[in-house]
Amino acid sequence: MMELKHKKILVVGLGKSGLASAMFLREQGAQVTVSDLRSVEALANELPALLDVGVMVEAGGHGLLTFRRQDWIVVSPGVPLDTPELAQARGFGTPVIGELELAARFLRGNILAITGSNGKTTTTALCGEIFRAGGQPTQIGGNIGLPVISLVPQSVDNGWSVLEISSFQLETIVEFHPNIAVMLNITPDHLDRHGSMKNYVAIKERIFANQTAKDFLVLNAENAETQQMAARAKSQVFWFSARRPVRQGSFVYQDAVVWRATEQSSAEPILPVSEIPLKGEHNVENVLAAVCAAKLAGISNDVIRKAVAAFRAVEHRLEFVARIRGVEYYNDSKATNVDATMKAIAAFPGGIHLILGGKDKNSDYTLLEPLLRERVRVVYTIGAAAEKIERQIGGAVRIVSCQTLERAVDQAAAQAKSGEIVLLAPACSSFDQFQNYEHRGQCFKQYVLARQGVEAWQNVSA
Ligand code: UMA
Repeated sequence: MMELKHKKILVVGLGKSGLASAMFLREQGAQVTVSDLRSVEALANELPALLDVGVMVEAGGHGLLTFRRQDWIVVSPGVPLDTPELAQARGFGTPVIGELELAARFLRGNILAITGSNGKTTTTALCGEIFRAGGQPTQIGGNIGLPVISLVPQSVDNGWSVLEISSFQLETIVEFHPNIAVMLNITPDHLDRHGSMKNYVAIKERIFANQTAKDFLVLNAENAETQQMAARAKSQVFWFSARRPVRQGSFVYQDAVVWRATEQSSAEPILPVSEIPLKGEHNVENVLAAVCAAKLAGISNDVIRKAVAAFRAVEHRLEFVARIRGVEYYNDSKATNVDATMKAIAAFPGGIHLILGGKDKNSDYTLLEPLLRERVRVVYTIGAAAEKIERQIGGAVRIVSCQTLERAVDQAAAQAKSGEIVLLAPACSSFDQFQNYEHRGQCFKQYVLARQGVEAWQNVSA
């Protein structure tokens, strides 16, 4: 455990992670400074609580001097690591860690850590439900929205922390060591920050870098990148597959999710695929990964079956919003990369009106073309990436430039016919026009529900 009392610690970034880290460090007796690019006015909600407990705050930018003579620097996940200030600190030999690493040094009990390019939040939430149903003290946190450091006070030796882990968080780990690590899939994402696919994969692999032969690693048997990882793991590898039997792990066999504990054992049925209450093959994979993790933690088949069947889609992941004049509206605001958008499109047979765009992450939208031709009637573009998207997919599908989400909802509502789908699955992050993907999803739902009101009124007056 780190000794924090009287240590000088700088927290960089004052979002959810930075705020929780600063408060924790202060409670442990550290001398804490927080530095953020945002202005004092923009930080008005966060500042009073910090100043009241004696945390110093630098707002409106990062000063080189602030980064000098610190015992530790704790960075928030969204802060890039290649800034001059952090380079200077490293030059002085100051250790730079992330909020996850800080938390890992104080967290008690077992850790189930889930990463991958897509499906992390659903799988984390589902694992949390299954583990709770299994009677184990369970907390959920990480990239899903609750900083891991907030879980520390309630963590217990015989409990589980079920954590959604992003590549941004893995970049700054040192000792973080999950008992069970799940690697759902790897497809291009965050290339604007990580530079290359090779680097992105290497960062994702850090989730199992500190594991030993006592730990477990759950890998997707159908994903080109995750297939390669077993050779580099020191932990016991289990697999999941929605397509074929695996040596040990979970798979679909005769329309049921089954579990095989070892190569020698026979497969045990867990639940029929028809009982999975989520749309799309990608969600079958998420359930398989969760079943694998739950079995490795010793949870019974019956508990797993009931918890999966009772699970409901997480907000902003293929979330059903409304049915208006026979048109169904789905919010998949969390589809922040091309692969997630492909999975969202594939969950519907056709007749899709798709809203695409936002902040580009150096993505290749041409990968969408086959599915757009097959299933999408019209694409409505929004945000900063609109022009690039239109250039790349223009030949495949009809496009309506809308700029804003509100206009896109109006245009899609005007063009969609009964039996068709309006889908927000934008393949981009949200930061050009929204605070985050949750804000974008909430705005989408608000615009859709406002239309419901308008159309109900039109029906009455017609
Ligand atoms: N900031 C600086 N300097 C910089 C960059 C940012 O001061 O150079 C400041 C910003 O002004 C802002 C703060 O840092 O005040 C934001 O910090 P942050 O971006 O780390 O955001 P948090 O609110 O701390 O949320 C983070 C995760 N955000 C990111 O990884 C970008 C949240 O994941 C996570 O839920 C939360 O911690 C709790 O663990 C969100 C996310 O978008 C959902 N994740 C990415 C994804 O899923 O694709 C990885």
